Amino acid sequence: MVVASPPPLARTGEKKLLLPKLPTVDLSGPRADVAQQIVKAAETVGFFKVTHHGVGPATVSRMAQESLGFFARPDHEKKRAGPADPFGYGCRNIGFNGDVGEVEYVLLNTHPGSIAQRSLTINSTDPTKFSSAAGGYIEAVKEVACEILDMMAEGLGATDAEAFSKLIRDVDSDSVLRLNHYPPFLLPSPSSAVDHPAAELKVGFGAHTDPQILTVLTSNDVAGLQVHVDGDVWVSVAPDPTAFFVNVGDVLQVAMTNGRFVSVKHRALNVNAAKPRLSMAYFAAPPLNCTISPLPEMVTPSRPSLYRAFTWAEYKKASYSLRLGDSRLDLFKTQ
Ligand code: GA4
Repeated sequence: MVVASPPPLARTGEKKLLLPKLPTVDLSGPRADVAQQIVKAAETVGFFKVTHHGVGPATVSRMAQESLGFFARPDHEKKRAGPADPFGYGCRNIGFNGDVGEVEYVLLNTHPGSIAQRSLTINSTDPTKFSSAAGGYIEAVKEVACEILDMMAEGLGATDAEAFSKLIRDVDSDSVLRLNHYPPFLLPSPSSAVDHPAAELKVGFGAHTDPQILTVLTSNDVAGLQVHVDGDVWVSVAPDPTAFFVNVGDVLQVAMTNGRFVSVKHRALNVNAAKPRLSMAYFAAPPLNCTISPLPEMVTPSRPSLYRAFTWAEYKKASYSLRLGDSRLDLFKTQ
C-alpha cells in the first residue's frame, strides 16, 4: 500500500519514521462493516483505497485510452481544447493565481451536453468515441461516489442517508472530471534513482485539499500521488489501476460532520518512471445554489457549528480567488 524506498522507513531529515498504512476498504463486504470502515478512514486520514467497487475494467480502460490518445497529440492540436477557463486543456498553469506544476490536463464539466461540446476539440476525428467513453466513466464513478456517501451517512447514523448522494445525482450537480498527464521526472542515470533527493522535488500538482464533497480517482500503474497524514508526513500511495482512491473534500468535512471528517491534503509528484502518469479524478460536487451547513445530528451544544453556512457557488468562488495550497475553509469559520 505504502511506497517507500526502502520500505517501510522514510527519511525526514535525520529522523526515520514508520510510515502509516493507508486504509483499504473492500466494498463487497457486509454493508454495516464497510460503512464503519469508511467512517473510520474518513475521520482518521480522509483518504482510502476501494476495491471490488463494481466498475468494469473496460469502462476505466476506454476512458484511459481516450485520455492518453488526446495527450499524445501534438501541442498545437491539444491547445485547440484550451485554454483552461477553468474547463478545457491546460498545461502547467493551475487555477488563475500563478500556481504551476509539471502537468498537462483536461478539466471537464460532467454534463452530457458540455462533454459532447468538448469532445469536438478533444477527439476531432471521432468525437462520439470520446463523449461515450467519458459519459460511461462519469456515470460509473458517480455511482461509486454515491454508494460511498450513503454508507458514510449510514455509518454516522444520519437520518437522511441519501442527503449527499441526492446532491451528486441532481441534474444541476457541479461535478467535474479531471484528466491529468504527468511527465516522468527522468534522472540522469539509473543508479542515481536510488535515494536521489531531487526525485522528491518535481511537483506535478502542489499540495492542496479538494474543495468539493468527495473525490474518486484512479491512475495507471505509475506512482506519484501522496497524501499528508497526521504527524506531518507525506505518504506515497502505491498505484493500483484496478482500484479507486477516495478522498474527503472540504464540503464533506463541513457538511457531513461539522469538522469530524478530514479533507485531506494531497499532492502529485513526477517520479522517475518509464512512462507518464495518467490520473482521472471525478470531483463530486453539489449544485451551485446548494447551501452547505452541517447535518443537524452533527451540531450539539457542546459542539456548535464550526463553519457558517455558505453556498457551493460562494465556496467555489473563494477557492478560485486563492492559491492552490491556501486554506479556504478558514474563511468560513465561525470563530
Ligand atoms: C483542486 C481540485 C480540482 O482539481 C479542481 C482544482 C482547481 C483547478 O485546477 O482549476 C483549483 C484547485 C482545485 C483548488 C483551488 C483553485 C481551484 C485550482 C485553484 C488554484 C478542478 C478544483 O475544483 O479545485
